[in-house]
Amino acid sequence: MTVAAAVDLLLSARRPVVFTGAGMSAESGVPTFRDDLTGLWARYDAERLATPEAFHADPDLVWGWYEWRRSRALQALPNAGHHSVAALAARIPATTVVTQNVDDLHERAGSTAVLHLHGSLFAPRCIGTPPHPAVFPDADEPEEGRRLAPPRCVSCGALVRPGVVWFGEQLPEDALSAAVEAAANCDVLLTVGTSGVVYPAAEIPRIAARSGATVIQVNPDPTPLDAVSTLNLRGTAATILPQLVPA
Ligand code: BV8
Repeated sequence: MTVAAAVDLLLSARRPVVFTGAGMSAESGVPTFRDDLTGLWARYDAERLATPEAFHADPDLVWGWYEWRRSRALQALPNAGHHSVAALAARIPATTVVTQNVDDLHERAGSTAVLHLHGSLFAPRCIGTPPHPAVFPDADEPEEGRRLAPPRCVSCGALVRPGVVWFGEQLPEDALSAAVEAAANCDVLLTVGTSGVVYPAAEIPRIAARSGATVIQVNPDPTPLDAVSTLNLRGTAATILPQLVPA
């Protein structure tokens, strides 16, 4: 009943928003943010590594972590859930995809104009001012990861950093305001694979709910977003989403 109701609501939406978190990429083999870290980083907490302080304290450790994550993202493939998200936008062009993820799996499944609230593993930038894109050779990381000195910017010589939003850093204004605008004006918001605890991104489903939109959640576990979800589909992205939107 719930899945059938979700199909009707989603496929009849005029301006749907899809809001995704790390669970969206779990079935592609990309560990979620709350999964225990492995290899060289097993004794670290992701939330403490994903900070400017950690990078400045030990650039080689943090850059090595992101290069390892980037190489794992490059080896991953979009899963059936990513393809269903792209299929939804093909059916309803007014669909907006907002992600907290820093991989490029939505894009590789065919989604376009994805709003990355927390940046991307594929947009490294110089820490010099003004910030500017940096280019550097692809690293082929060992399975357990390694410490790796960040490259230096070729134009100013400053350290290159991952192009992600660290804890304590502001989200990109353009992506955040576009996501807030889409959430405030959508009629259905589908939230997939997020624990809904990292702000201000976690406000997005709540803005949609407050604006009167129908919120559909896909997650194998309960989350704080249960409280604002009209429909709760207990299951994984790659099994539930193809039932909602066949790719
Ligand atoms: C900021 C990039 C302020 C890096 C990430 C209130 C308001 C504003 C800020 C705060 C606030 N309260 C606290 C804060 C501070 C902080 C914050 O929110 N802390 C939390 C921990 C309480 N927020 C910030 O610091 C933000 N910045 O507010 O700046 C400011 C203001 C002015 C001036 C200067 C500064 C920045 C936050 C961004 C941090 N960067 N990522 C990187 O990736 O390394 S966040 C990180 O967590 C990832 O992006 C991840 O996506 C995100 C959220 O996690 P989820 O995506 O939800 O993933 P998670 O693992 O938690 O959950 C996975 C879910 O999937 C689970 O529910 C699981 O059940 C489910 N699942 C598992 N398998 C599957 C599945 N679902 C479906 N299918 C499956 N197969």
